[in-house]
Amino acid sequence: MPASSVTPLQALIFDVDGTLADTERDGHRPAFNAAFRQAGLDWHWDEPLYGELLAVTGGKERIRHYLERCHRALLDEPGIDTRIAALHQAKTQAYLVLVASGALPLRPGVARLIAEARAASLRLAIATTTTAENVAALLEHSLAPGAAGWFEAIGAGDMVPAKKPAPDIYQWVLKKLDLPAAACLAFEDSDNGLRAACGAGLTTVVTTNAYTCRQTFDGACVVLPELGDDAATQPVTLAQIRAWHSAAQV
Ligand code: XBP
Ligand code: MG
Repeated sequence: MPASSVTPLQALIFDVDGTLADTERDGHRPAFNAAFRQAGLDWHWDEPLYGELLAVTGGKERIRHYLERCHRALLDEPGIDTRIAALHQAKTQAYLVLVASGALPLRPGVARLIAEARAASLRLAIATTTTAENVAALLEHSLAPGAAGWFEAIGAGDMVPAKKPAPDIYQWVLKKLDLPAAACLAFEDSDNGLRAACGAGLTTVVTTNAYTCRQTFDGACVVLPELGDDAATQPVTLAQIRAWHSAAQV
């Protein structure tokens, strides 16, 4: 494809959990367990079980999935949806306390790449399944005070009817940016997230983590263990991101 017909890169769209920060094992998981204890429930999601439950995105949906697996009779009780929503709200409050404590730092290279993108006047966005308040807290406490303002579009949680792997949240972000998918590049960590981004037509870079490293990532433009900080052997630079973005259009 001649260089003149390549759509220039204008925006980076970041997933949150597992991509910006490794939030699942030591963040969301203990927050769910704290909410269960607070409600007087003997439910406990250990690391292996949580890894299985992560197949379902969305905290409320994940609780329901757990009930289908382990406490099916509860699903027939009147008011179960309200009970799940209340558990999830308590979980979110517990998660926000963890984020505010600084317990969930950004993954290597994320702050560096975001700074490079800002310096190059690239537009930034978020496309996540978690709640908007969780995103705001993570950006504030783990990236920088006021950092939420760096992101023109923050697509989160229940803003769309279908969560990842559906493409809805990425389509919402593209509409908000008023950009075609070809002008953007997405960062994800999981197979569900990759399917969502690819479903919206986005070139996608995957950085895996302990929960996702054994998943398959067909359609990713590249799969990496991390973006890498300055000390890394080959940190992923904005120049490299641009090269992957152009090559993906050929
Ligand atoms: C990962 C998810 C979220 C979190 C829990 O989101 O699937 O549901 O596990 O957060 P991402 P909530 O798209 O950022 O990878 O309990 O707020 O849903
Ligand atoms: Mg993720």
